[in-house]
Amino acid sequence: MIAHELEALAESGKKVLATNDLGGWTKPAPSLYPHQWNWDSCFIAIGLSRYDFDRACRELESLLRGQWANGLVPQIIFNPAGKGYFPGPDVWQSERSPDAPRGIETSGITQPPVLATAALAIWRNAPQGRKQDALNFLKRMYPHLFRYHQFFYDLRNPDGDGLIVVVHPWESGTDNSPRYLEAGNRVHLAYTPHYNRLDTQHVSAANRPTDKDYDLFVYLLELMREDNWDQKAYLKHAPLQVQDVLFNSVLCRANLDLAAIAEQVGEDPAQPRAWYQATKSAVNARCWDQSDGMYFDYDRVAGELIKIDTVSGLNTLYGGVATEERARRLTEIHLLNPRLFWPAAGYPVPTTALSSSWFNPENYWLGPVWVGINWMLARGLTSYSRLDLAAILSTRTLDLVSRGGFREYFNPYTGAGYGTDNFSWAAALTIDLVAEIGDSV
Ligand code: 2M8
Repeated sequence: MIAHELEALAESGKKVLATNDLGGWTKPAPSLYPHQWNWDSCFIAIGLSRYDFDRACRELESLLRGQWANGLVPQIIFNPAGKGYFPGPDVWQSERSPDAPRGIETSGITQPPVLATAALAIWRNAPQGRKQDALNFLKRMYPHLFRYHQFFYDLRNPDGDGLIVVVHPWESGTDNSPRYLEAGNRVHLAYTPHYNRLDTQHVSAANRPTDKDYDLFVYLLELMREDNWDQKAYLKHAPLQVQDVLFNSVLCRANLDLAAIAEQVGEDPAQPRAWYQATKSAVNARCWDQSDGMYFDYDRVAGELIKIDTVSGLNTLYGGVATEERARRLTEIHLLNPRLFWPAAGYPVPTTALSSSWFNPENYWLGPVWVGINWMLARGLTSYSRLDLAAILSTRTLDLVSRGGFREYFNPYTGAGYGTDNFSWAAALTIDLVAEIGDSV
């Protein structure tokens, strides 16, 4: 695409964000997702930081309205006016926990912690005249970010080695990824939950998780709710515990960014650095499979790796987790392989390897390409000095959006878009990718 086409694409992205803007925060999509989501708001803030410093700050400050006393930043902050989403606040009942914020309803789990990374991006992208305001913003954010990370190391670190555990597929952000369906298959549902899902009233059921998947999601929600969202009590018997490579990689990246923030605001970066080192070492020790040359999630309940080839293993590059040698194997043997992650005709990068028996090009996290995942991988490739591949991946991602629109996910063979349209993070990260291309010329 030439410069004026890229600019036009970024301008359309800004329109999407304006449409989904509800004042101090942005919903992920016009009707499918009417509340505030954790990592969506972080991606949105990264996009906003390229053209509206104040609004970007507000996006993250709004997210922190929902922070719990134990440090958890929730997956969802409910919008009292938001209709048409299941499960709503009446199902989550966050008020059962003494840690939940009062006067605001949230879910009881978190999401991949992109927050510190987004805060740092706002500071980096602040216009020259706003650098002092940006520093003040970081100072306000720092204690909250620190408490959020502390939450993981205190309450989600069951083996004490820094390998953080995810207890619900919705917490992973990659809900029906085969990693979670496989771990979910081992969960015995003591009963079949009763509920009415609403997502399929907005988008085609063929592109969404199955009813069986939803049974698992709702069952696990109800099980944790029984413990009144008490993290320690729940972990003692949680039937799904995944030491998720993508989640831990996102946390590693965020720890590095938290350390960079600490340096700016005059705090000691030693703790975030130590967290980064611990998690990185633990992922390398527990999740690497030498014969496959791939990182896999560890199912802590089954006591084994979930050996399914997904893009999550590749995003150890984003987290600065992979060693140089392992990064080379990931890139040469997996990423660039046309039978796995780089279709000969079509669009990189499918979220599940093309050759996997789980792969489905049209269904949610079972295979389609997601802008947020590509954005992370492009950043990871850059940090491992593969600027060539990062540039190609970014360009292909922008091509996809330019042809298919700001869709939630895309078919890796045809580029057809699925799920919601006017998807905020696709718009926000398009803006960021376009700005990055502008920065590099
Ligand atoms: C999707 O997940 C929500 C539950 O959190 C859902 O399907 O109802 C996921 O893609 C997740 O990563 C994303 O944050 C959320 C909102 O865009 O939608």
